[in-house]
Amino acid sequence: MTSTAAHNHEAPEHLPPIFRWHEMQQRAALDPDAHWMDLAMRLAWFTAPTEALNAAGRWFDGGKLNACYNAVDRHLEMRGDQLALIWQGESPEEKRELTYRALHREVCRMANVLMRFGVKEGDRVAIHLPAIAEGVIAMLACARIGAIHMVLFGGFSAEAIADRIADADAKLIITADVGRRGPKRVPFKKTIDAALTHLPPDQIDTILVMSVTHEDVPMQEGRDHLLAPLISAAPDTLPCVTRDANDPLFLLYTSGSTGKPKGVIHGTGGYLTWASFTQNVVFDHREGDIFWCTADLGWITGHSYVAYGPLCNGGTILIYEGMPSYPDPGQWWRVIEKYRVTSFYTSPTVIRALMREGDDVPGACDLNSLRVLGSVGEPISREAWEWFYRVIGRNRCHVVDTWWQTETGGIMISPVPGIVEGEPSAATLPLPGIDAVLLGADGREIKGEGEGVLCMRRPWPGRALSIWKNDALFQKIYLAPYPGYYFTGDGARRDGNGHYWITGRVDDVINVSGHRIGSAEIEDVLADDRDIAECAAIGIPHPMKGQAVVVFIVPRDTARADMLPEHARQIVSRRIGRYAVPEHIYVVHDLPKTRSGKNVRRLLRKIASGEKDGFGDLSTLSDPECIERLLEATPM
Ligand code: 6R9
Repeated sequence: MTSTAAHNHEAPEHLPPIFRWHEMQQRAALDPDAHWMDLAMRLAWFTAPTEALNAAGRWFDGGKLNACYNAVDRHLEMRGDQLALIWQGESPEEKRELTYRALHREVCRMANVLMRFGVKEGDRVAIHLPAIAEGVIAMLACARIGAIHMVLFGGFSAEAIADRIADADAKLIITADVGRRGPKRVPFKKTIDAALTHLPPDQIDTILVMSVTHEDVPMQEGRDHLLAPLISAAPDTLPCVTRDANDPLFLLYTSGSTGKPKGVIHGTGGYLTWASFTQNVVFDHREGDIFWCTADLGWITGHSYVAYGPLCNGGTILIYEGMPSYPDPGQWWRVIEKYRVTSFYTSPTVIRALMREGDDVPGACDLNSLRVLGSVGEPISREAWEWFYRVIGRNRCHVVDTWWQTETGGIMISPVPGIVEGEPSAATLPLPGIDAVLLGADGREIKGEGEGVLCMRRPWPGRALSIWKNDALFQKIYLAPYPGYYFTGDGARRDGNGHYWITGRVDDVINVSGHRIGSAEIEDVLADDRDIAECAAIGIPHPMKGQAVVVFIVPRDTARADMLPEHARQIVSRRIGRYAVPEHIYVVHDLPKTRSGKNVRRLLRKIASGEKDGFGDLSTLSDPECIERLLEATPM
């Protein structure tokens, strides 16, 4: 099969002249500032910026705007009665449809509630909700009043939530009573209550609780309030505050190769420019599109492509609360059929899981409304790409494998429908203005074909502003490793056509089902335990999850070794979250170390992958015999 044979290669004519691609690319190369200013003019500014990137490294400085105004208010005149948001629950009757006018009212009400509880411009508001409309409404309400939202993924443990709330110094939390995950119930409010036991008593003043299942949950007088009655009683208008282009819009915590998760700060003008531009071009956004991005709002994909990107472009977003294969594997395909979804953006993990159910399941649904299929979060295999293209796209949809990161704000390297066609497993080309390079081991740029570390030379507007309360760390992680470049942490290969193929992380970040987990994050929580003398966490390939976490533990007391794997699982689940629990735990005598005492992860990865030999030069190990002992301790 040639993957692109059936594509319509005509350039999308409906796009305004700014999208004449090659012109845009030329302009981006010759006069980047003018290119960035063109893109910024997509937004509605209260005061337009006069320059793109200034000498202080600030984007669109002097520009004034409001993100909620761009996502909602600006559409009221032209498309007030158009659907902005469709929410669908597991059973077909559970649904909610909000026009732009209705969304505006709901956002104003929520913003009024937040103000009533004393939330001011610049305050941090934590949002911990299931996939319900209130998630997006809460984000936009914060943006409206200039509060900085920090959305916490539903899978985080109480301790992980506490760490993030403490770091961001949030005072108010928006949560739900109970969430639903297929047949399971997820105790949102209880998890928040448990998180609070790890925080100083005066940390959180207010918890607003959305009733989802209407189960009884403990409510503390004076601090906890049911949200729905407050919203109904609140006024449905409220002006937007004016924010500077570089004022923070949100914090989002993400894992890196070292230490605790970091609060990545995204600004307002640059971030929104990038989210809106990339959603428009990568998904070939058109009037009437129904855009379904399946990401949790707690990840960057949820921010840029559930909420800000498509709403800034006046699209209709679909939020579905439920798992792909529950109550049966046809559930998501029926959602696409029911709402005539045009653009479907999901992860390789979901694609692999649904692919396993066979072709008949999607085959029974009318998926003809689909036009663009997107993949994000982890490498997609050729097999999964081709299945997506053939069985879901019926050989007639564009497949866009989009590479980007929390820190980049939006898509960086991706096919563009009608302009740059996708090919299985290739992220293809950087978007106009994105100056991707590959660096070799010597730190020099690799020209033409080759493989190296993926870096960005010139800045772009979507790049994170910094790390919350720790700009030095931002400089250290992203800018110091290769002076003059932004370091992505990923490796890539460039082929003869200049197309990029992402090869995976080059640092110690493990990607489980598209969730970033730092090895150090796992090692730190385990090393705190008195039964564990030493440990190392690594990622190995996994057929369904992409990667799986494997942990090697050296016990302090060998007599207690038998209980250690279960004990370690519980620690990771309690301190980070269920999603990070290791797939395999090996209790071993010692770990392979260099003479300077560093764990040699390369060897651990090989051993955990079942390799028995081919370990290469072991002379740098402080004790080469260690490998034999490890092989004995890890029977596979
Ligand atoms: C958007 C998002 C970022 C890391 C990134 C890379 C991996 C993302 C990918 C991909 C191969 C793709 N990644 N997209 N790898 N192909 N299309 O996922 O952000 O959660 O910060 O993860 O995910 O390793 O560095 P984030």
